[in-house]
Amino acid sequence: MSKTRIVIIGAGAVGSTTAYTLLLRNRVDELVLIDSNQHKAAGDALDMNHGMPFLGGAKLWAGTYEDCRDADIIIITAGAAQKEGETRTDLLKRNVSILDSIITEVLKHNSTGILLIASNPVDIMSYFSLKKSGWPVNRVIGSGTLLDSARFRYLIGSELNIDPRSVHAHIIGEHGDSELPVWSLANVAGTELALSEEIKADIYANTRDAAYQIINAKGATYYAIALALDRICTAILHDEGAVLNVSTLLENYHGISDVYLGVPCIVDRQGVREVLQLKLSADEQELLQRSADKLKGLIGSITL
Ligand code: 6V0
Repeated sequence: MSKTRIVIIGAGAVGSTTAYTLLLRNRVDELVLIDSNQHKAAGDALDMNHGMPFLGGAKLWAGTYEDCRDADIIIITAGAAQKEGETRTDLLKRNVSILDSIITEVLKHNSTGILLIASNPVDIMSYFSLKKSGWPVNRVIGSGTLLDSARFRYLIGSELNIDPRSVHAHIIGEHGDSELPVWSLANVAGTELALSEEIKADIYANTRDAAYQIINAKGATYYAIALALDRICTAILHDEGAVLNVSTLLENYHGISDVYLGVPCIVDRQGVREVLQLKLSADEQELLQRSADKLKGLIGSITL
């Protein structure tokens, strides 16, 4: 059987935590860290390799773009992190030029893998990656609102004292300030959530602003996003057909086209196999349209 390989480009807080998560969960045979700061990637590889006697036998090294050759998944977590008080969209121009140079290098060595983008603003970075790579849409995936939906489910579960895994609820749209909660479909085992409008508003605000709260407290967010990236990789490598709120190119989704947004997608070995059209209320449709308009405006402001 051929070995599975994941390359992580950007061994910062998110990249190294993702590598550690994949190792702990024994997801992959080979894991490669690439960073423009080679010392950082080498140090992380050494640190994690010292844990190998306690792990599942994967090979991990700090590599170069040539290691992308046999990669099943290339995760991009490189870039400037959001600073305190900075919106994700403020990061845009800084991160697009970093991404441009990274994809140029990846394309020299790989044409069949799956690009999984986490760098912010993730929906625009994913759209840019699609255009730059020329790869089919199913193989260019953004982490989207998978993390936001996890935060949402956690907060609803905490309020109801129910395991978040049993809460079915979606955040869709931009991974950012214009994301929206799909309250009309949120449920526990098909039953309506016993939450007041005031509590719902709090839950949404705490979901939307979670990154700001965490960055304010400790400078960066990385544990939950690492688990979200691990979840996407597992759905791909195990050909699961899992429904995950990743970012993908929308085509006539409630009338929205040509923009990447987080919506429920079926994810398997092909990447995004299918986009699921949620039945949205009129208010939710309007909010999704606003989220799309915001991102299109930003895309229009940069040269692709
Ligand atoms: P970090 O800790 O500053 O790490 C970024 C890493 O990228 C550093 O190690 C840099 O050396 C490296 N880097 C910069 N330029 C290049 C380059 N050209 N080639 C290779 N490596 C490079 O940031 P952190 O890990 O906290 O965040 C990384 C990105 O993830 C940021 O854009 C965040 O905003 C984003 N996040 C996305 C989330 C999501 O849900 N999608 C969640 C959290 C963070």
